[in-house]
Amino acid sequence: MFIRRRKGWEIPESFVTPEHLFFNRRQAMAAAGAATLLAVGSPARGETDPSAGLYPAKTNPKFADAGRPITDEAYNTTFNNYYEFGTTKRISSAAAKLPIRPWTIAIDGEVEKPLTLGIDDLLKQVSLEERIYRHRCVEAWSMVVPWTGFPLARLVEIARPTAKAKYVRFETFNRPEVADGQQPGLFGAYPWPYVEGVSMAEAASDLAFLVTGAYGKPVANSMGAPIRLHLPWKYGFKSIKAIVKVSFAVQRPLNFWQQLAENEYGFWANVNPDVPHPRWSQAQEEVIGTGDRVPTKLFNGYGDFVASLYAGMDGEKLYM
Ligand SMILES: Nc1nc2c(c(=O)[nH]1)N[C@H]1C(S)=C(S)[C@@H](COP(=O)(O)O)O[C@H]1N2
Ligand SMILES: [Mo]
Repeated sequence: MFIRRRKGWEIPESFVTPEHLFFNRRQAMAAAGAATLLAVGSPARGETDPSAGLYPAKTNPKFADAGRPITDEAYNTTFNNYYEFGTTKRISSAAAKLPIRPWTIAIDGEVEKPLTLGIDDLLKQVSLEERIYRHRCVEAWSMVVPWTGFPLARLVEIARPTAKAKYVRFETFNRPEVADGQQPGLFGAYPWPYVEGVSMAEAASDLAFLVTGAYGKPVANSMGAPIRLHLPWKYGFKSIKAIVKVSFAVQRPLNFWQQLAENEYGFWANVNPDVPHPRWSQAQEEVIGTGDRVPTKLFNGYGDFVASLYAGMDGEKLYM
């Protein structure tokens, strides 16, 4: 008898309790009434991307070497987690249909004055740099990417939060007419939009990076165009794609995966090989494109930059 063995990372993150799914399915059914089917816009990629001339950007020498070879671009742009477009890793052609211009980012919450920024106006206010970072998915695979972008701290500066702000909350688009995964019931029911968050201290960290490019050009739709986060010391689900809203909050936001399975995914989600996921070990990772399995490091090897952020937080679930 033939038994297909799944690799560790093939265990879908969506394998959560039926209760959660049932609850969210009902919510989704209610939302279905409001959904309108529209024609899909033409993809604004490649030569037509108005930001194409900004790339490649200079590499920041601090992050010029990730200690491992860069993962092939062709592999990375076609092996993705992007549940808005489906639950498999093969969503790149579906994601290519997401129109990425015009694109605005709303900034609200605890700020001096709420504002809306067009992506190309935002790009004029920042200076782009390249950083080569390791990325560790909670599913126990990893990759190395030459990202282009600017520090999250720069966006915080532009947003001018008040002293009351304790967290930054990010939201992805919610467009079921373009993203099949957001259509109620097609791939299961999820609490759209995708939400993530960091503390203000984490947002100020040297490592926290807003990504607009990769591999020396505008970032591919499948990897989160036109703007996504990258937090290399945390599990990959924290690195939210296609951001349309940044809110400064007093309350800690509940992220997408927490809403689905709070017993499996937390807010902090710092990488730690000694704290297993409830359903699999986090001790090792498969480096995609190589077939190698290597030991996972605390904070994904970025402890020098971020360990001090968590001093005295022993009561918190820092590693799930
Ligand atoms: N909006 C959104 N952002 C997301 C996800 C998602 O499903 N939707 N998946 C996350 C997960 S689990 C990972 S591992 C990374 C994958 O990034 P990549 O496709 O560039 O490898 O994106 C993260 N950001
Ligand atoms: Mo992930």
